[in-house]
Formats: sequence, structure tokens, C-alpha cells
Amino acid sequence: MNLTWIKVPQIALCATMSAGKSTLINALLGNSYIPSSNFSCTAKIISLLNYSVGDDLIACKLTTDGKITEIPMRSYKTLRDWNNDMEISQIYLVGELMNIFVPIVLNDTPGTNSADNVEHIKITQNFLKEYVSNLIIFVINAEAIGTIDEKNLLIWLNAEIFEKYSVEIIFAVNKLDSFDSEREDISEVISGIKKYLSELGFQNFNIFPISTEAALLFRKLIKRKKFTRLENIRLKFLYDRFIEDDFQVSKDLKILPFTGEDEIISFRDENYKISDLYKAIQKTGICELENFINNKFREVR
Ligand SMILES: Nc1nc2c(ncn2[C@@H]2O[C@H](COP(=O)(O)OP(=O)(O)O)[C@@H](O)[C@H]2O)c(=O)[nH]1
Ligand SMILES: [Mg+2]
Repeated sequence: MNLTWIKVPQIALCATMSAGKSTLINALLGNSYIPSSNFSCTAKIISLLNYSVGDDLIACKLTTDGKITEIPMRSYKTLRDWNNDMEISQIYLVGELMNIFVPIVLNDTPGTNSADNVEHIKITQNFLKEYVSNLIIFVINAEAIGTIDEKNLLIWLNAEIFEKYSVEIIFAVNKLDSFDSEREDISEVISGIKKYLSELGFQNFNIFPISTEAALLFRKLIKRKKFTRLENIRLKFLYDRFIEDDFQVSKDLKILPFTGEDEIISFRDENYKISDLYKAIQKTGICELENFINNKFREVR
């Protein structure tokens, strides 16, 4: 396969374990391709080029003997196996992101968690030092802000990357769907995170409130993708939350009206309106992040 695409703008995704990086990439793709789990399973850098190759993705593995193997990827079992295979040194994917119209490569770094696996921190730090990215998206788990691992990673990034290279960092504050907006003001949560980040030395950064899981499930439903039983339970819950409860991750989101022809999707005894799903997707905050990436890299070209 032609690897000239490494010249394309590079985005590195960074976070501590289980913040939602894999779910974010899946939400951008509109299907569950990258294994998401509560275990620190991502042991390798997975690089995804935004390029249309039909309905599915193409997956390429680079093995330690220098061989590149390319296969069409239909389920995420492939990646789970590859991730655990010590002979594989790098994984490249090619596939089309739903709402990003500029050529970019997303690099998913292993989520760091010192208690669990020090190797992951080294892989992530070496990658960030050796391959200068054009943008770093740091995913923050809003349910667990300010852990020692997160602080250590942010302090390292500030000292080793931002003081030495001119790279932009933005923060995606994830899992905001799990906040009870009647008990807690989400905008105060976001202000608190801004303060925390500026105390760690970050200045002039953009911050994106988000719910990657909701964005992924709503998009999968629109694309009529397969759901597991648990995903279906989460879909019903999140649809109820974002549509019936009229929840959104930030008051500042621009919600555009749906202009297409409306339709009902009947799925496992429930009815979902396409117009509501489009509205719900915008309320997850994912489109703001996508617009930012589109605008940033449109300028570069
Ligand atoms: N409530 C909630 N959970 C999420 C969200 N995004 C991811 N998760 C969950 O967090 C866990 C870790 O997600 P994953 O994407 O694998 O994290 P990673 O380690 O950063 O790649 C999984 O159980 C996800 O279902 C979200 O937006 N809301
Ligand atoms: Mg992951």
C-alpha cells in the first residue's frame, strides 16, 4: 500500500486509560471499529488515514520482520487480535470519517495508567517526541479529573512537547452525559477544568465538551449498524436523555435544523426519528470538534 499519506497533517490523541479515545475515533467513523474497553488494551499506536475506501476500513499491519499485510476490516476482532500480537509493531487503518472533509491522520496512542502498564506511557511519550504532530487532542474523562496519571501526562506534555515544538493542543472533555444537570451545572464543571489546566501551565487552548458514546451510538443507528445488547440499552438511555430530557453537553452549541426528509427508524421495538437523531448528535458536541478540525486543516492546505 502507498504510504505517502504520512505527509498528511497528523493528529495525536492522548489521554489516560479509559477516557474515551477509542470511542471518539469510532464516533468520528460512525461505527465500532476500534476496540473500546475498560482494560488498557491499546498497546500500539493505531494510525487512521481519513480516506474513502468503500463501506468498511482497510487494515494494514507492519510486523517486526518488515512485512506489511493489508486486509479489509469488517469486525473489530481483527484489531483486538493484532493489538495483542507481539510480532506486530504498527497498525495502519484507512477509512472515511463521517464529517471531516480534510485529509488527516488520527494517531491513537495507548492510554496511560502507571499502576497498570508503564510500557504504555513509554510508547506514547516516544511517539509524541519522534513524530511531531500538527494537533494534539487530549481527551479528559469528566468523571475522573485530576488523577495523578493525568496530571503527570499533562505536566510531561507541557515540558517536553509544548515548550519545545509549536503544536496546538485542544481538550475534549468526555462523558458529560453522566452528569445530572439538575444537580450540577456543566458549565461550572468546564470552568473548573479550564482553571485546572491553566494551573498546569496551559494557556489559550480550546475546550470541547462532548459525549463520544452518545455520538457513536446515534450515528451507528443512522447507518443501521449492528448493536450488542448492552449498546442497545445504552442507546435507549442516551436517546431518552438527549431527546426526551432535552439534554446537551453545553449551552453554547449551535443546533442546526434538520432539512432532509424525515423518517422513522424502527429498531428492536423502539421508534427513532431521523430528525431527532440528527439533533441529538449535535447535542453531543461532536460536530463542534469536527468543525474545528475542518477549519484548522483547511487553512494549512
Ligand atoms: N458515559 C460515557 N461513557 C463513555 C463515553 N465514551 C466512552 N465511554 C466508556 O468509557 C470506557 C472506555 O472507553 P474507550 O474509548 O475504550 O477509552 P480509551 O481507553 O481512552 O480508548 C468504555 O466503557 C466506554 O463505553 C461517553 O461519552 N460517556
Ligand atoms: Mg483505546
